[in-house]
Amino acid sequence: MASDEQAVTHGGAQAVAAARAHGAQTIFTLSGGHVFPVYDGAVKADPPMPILDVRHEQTAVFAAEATARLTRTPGFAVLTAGPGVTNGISAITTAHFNGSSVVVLGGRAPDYRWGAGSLQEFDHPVLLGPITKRAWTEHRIGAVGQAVSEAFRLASARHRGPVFLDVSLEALFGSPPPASPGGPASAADSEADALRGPDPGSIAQIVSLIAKSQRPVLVLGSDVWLDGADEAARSAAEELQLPVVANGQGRGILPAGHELLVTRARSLAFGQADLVIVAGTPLDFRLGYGEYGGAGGAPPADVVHVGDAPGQIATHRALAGSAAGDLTAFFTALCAQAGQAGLTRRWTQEWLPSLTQACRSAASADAELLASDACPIHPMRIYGELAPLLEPDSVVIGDGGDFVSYAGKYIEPRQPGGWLDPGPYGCLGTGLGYAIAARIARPAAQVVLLLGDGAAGFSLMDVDTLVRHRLPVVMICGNNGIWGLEKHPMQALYGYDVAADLQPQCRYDQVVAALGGAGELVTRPEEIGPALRRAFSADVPYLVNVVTDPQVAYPRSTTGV
Ligand SMILES: Cc1ncc(C[n+]2csc(CCOP(=O)(O)OP(=O)(O)O)c2C)c(N)n1
Ligand SMILES: [Mg+2]
Repeated sequence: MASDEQAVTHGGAQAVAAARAHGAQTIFTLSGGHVFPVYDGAVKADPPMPILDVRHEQTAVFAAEATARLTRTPGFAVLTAGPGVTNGISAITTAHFNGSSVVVLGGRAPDYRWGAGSLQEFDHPVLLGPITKRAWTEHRIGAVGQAVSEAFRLASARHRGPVFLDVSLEALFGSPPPASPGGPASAADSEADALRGPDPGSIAQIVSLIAKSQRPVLVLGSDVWLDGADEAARSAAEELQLPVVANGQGRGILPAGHELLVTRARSLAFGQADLVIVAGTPLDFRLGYGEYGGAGGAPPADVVHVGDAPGQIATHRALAGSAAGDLTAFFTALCAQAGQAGLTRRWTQEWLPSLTQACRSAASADAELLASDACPIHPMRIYGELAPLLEPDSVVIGDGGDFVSYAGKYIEPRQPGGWLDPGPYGCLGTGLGYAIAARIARPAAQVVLLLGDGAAGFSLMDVDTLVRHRLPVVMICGNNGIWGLEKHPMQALYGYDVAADLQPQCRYDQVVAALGGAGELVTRPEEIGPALRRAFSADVPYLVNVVTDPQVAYPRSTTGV
């Protein structure tokens, strides 16, 4: 801001200053008069804070959420009053399930007329309370900076999650009298939280369980990455020689090909383990609700649950051990205490090699379908073509049903922080928001968005946002012409299906081209590789629309219900 201009002090300027103090770098938004002061504050800040305007509020919040998940600093979305806020709700719920630190600032109808029915007058916090760490309204002129600062502090404190704050029109547009306080609180007050480590006694108990185990497994989930414990977790796994199954954003902590990574043998590992230590993820449907062991007459496994906060520890099943707190401190202390205990690591003799061998067998069993010449195209062939083109720092995003389940199985990240799926809430439509955020967070990396044709319909209009903001990403649409993950199960249950068909061979690539990007239709397997290479060298958003075989259903053992 030029020095001869009067500094803006309205609520919007206070909000931007507070967000910046907590590490926010971009405002994700869609315009609405109730939040104009935030834009004014961003434009007039020194330096200005970039405003990334999208075509649907869910994209704004998904982008903020992905920012948090990729950069491990909080994401910031600004939504206008009423429908702006309610359009963001599925994305806020996704952030809640993923433990993503996101601050959503909402506009709000004026207080002076509240109850008289002014435009978009709606009491948002009532709706948002259950899906946020806190949802409240700031009514006071001059207090917006402190309120936004508190929202960021809460969102970034363990266990992380979304925080919602709406600000009445008067408070957002109003400036405090010159002498009054009202600047943002410092970001340092979240430091105390960062120091909280788990109780040493609980770690001693876990070490004793490991000491008597013959067949242990360590599961690394998203919070290990989000809590910045990826290196400590890797060191602990290597030090103790524990076989590792990776889940969500825990993928990549042990890079593809690591000798301890046994994700491909997870059925065997979970079925025959005598001890499963699950760190940084809930014991939900993705992890068999925490029921392990028992295969082939083996006794049920002992289960240990480790979370970044006490509220994360499972209560739906008996646990042999648990620990809660700073996950880096947990893994560091686990190593130290295990070292003192002098573990024998008996499992390295037979258990670990048997899992490694099972992974190798699974990989060679896949080789045929990854190179399939079938026409219509088998979806696995797409991954057979894509995997060798991916660079170590690529960000791969999945938004879809069966098409993305294949990706989860066959695309193994080489670094942590390179994989984004919607997480346990399973919300379709994350794709474009996540891709926008990934392109901004990792300007030099490949960003690949895998879209089911059904999923594409939720957010494809936001290719316009990619084009306007010059954010090239590669999109690959697995176009089977159906809601595959629903059609096949409905067939299996009822012997028929309804409401499960889409247009065959719909030209989503032409939609992208019409919006200013580019793309092409691929119907033959040998065309996939060259099309992907063209996509990676394009300097605009590019969609490779691959027509796949609707008869192929992902071989899943559970629907998650
Ligand atoms: C917002 C939302 N609506 C509906 C669903 C239910 N659902 C889960 S997977 C799926 C099908 C996805 O189809 P597509 O993206 O084409 O992928 P495919 O399974 O065909 O590969 C649907 C409708 C959901 N998860 N999220
Ligand atoms: Mg489909």
